[in-house]
Amino acid sequence: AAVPIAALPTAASAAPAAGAVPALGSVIPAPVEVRPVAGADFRLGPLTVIRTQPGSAAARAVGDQLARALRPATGYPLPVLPAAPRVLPTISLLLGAGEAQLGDEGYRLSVDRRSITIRANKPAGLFAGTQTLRQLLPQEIESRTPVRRSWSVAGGSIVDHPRFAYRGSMLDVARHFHTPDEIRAYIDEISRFKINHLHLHLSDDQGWRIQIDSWPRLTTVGGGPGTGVDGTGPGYLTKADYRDLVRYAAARHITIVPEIDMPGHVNAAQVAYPELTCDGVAPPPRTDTAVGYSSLCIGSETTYRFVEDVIRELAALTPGPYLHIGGDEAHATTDADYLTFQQRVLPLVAKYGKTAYGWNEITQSPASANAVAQFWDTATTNPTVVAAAARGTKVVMSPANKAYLDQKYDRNTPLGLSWAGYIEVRTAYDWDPATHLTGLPASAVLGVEAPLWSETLRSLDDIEFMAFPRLPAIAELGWSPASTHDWESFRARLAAYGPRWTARGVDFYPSPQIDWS
Ligand code: TNX
Repeated sequence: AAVPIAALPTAASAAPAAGAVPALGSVIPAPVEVRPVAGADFRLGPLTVIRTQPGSAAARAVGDQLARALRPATGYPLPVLPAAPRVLPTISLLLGAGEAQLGDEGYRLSVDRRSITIRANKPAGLFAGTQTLRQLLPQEIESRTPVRRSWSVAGGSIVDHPRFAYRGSMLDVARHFHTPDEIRAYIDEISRFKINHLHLHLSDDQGWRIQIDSWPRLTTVGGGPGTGVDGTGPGYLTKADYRDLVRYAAARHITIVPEIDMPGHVNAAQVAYPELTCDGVAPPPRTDTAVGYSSLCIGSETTYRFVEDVIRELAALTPGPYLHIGGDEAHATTDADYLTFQQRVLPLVAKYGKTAYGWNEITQSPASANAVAQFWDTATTNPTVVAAAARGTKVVMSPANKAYLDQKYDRNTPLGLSWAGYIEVRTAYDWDPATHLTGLPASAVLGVEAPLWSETLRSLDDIEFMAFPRLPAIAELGWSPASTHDWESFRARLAAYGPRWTARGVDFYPSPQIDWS
């Protein structure tokens, strides 16, 4: 449960930084351009109003969210209005910035003594700007009960826009199911760092977690009691749950990317439907963590009826452009069968209006030219991926030894795996998505994603412990220009961020690499 910062025993004696007004630019991810102006601090007070672009329901929604975020700690009413009397201190959220460099997600934030103005071309940019503003307020702003103090924001201006279009995190709800409430809590946390995609790994050998009407046993059996690693992760999302999550994420300018993993990682589906095996015999349910042993039956038409039904129903649930079809670790599928499968299945995704997305093995198929490949290898060379990029495939970078949130921080980490190595915060931070893979042109890199596999994770606390503080490192690689990349700067900003997680009850890993304030 969250503890108001004021009630924490360490708060009074904490480092001098505690309670201070953050410097303009003390933000994760680092903004593109920061220009402080001395003597121009804005003071949020009981009369402050939030004014949003007249006529824009989306801008209004961002303003309402900002007000809801700032009311509990300040105790101020913070009304959200289409216009504001000039005499009142005002936070304005305005569309029509007319600056091409800001793109769809960028913003300009200006702070002076009388007002804070966030301008953007699109509501997504206003949302991003408000996430910056929240970090510029003193850390006590995270308290869920009123705190008596002054609420100042450092004066000056910020111009900010993302380096990469795709900035994602993946949550594995197959190995252990995580409830809609837990997924929403995770969305709340990642949206703070301007993550704009949440990839849900919805099926695997140990469980199937999304309702498919035409194959109901997928969830009644595949998501039923005893599923998940050690049999301790039952549950599934109904279509209503899923639509709610899509809406919840969209309100935070996050697009959900659904994944059904195939042709491998399908044991749970085959337990529910033995006709998906070549011999028609149901395999035993699996609750161990082995990979690479199951495969759909590539020569069977039943397989493609199943795959098309699933893709059709999933596409209908998905307003976003991407549909992830897995494709990793298909060690029980022959190479020839793998190509046959992808040749049929990659075009099926396009048939239902979506861009196919898959783990980097899909680049073995020429049909991947219009697809997005998620690079998860630990090597920094991969000729197959580079050749696919030359044919048009875009790449999301998730190198397992850098971006995998399920890998242990060090040998003492109680959760997680370590097959890709230990990943301390600095390891997660110190690499460049544009140059990491030898021979891959930067123009082929769509962005970055930090996957969180859940073999060892059961609770929201477990998720938080592995994701934070590495997720912000990956978020910064995805958003901030390479010119801002600086470990000392990042670790200082992270140190200052820690009390915000503490106040929200987020169970982050207190890495010894960071001088937590
Ligand atoms: C490999 S990386 C997998 C997953 C496991 C993960 C554990 C990838 C595409 N597949 O099936 O959960 O390692 O770290």
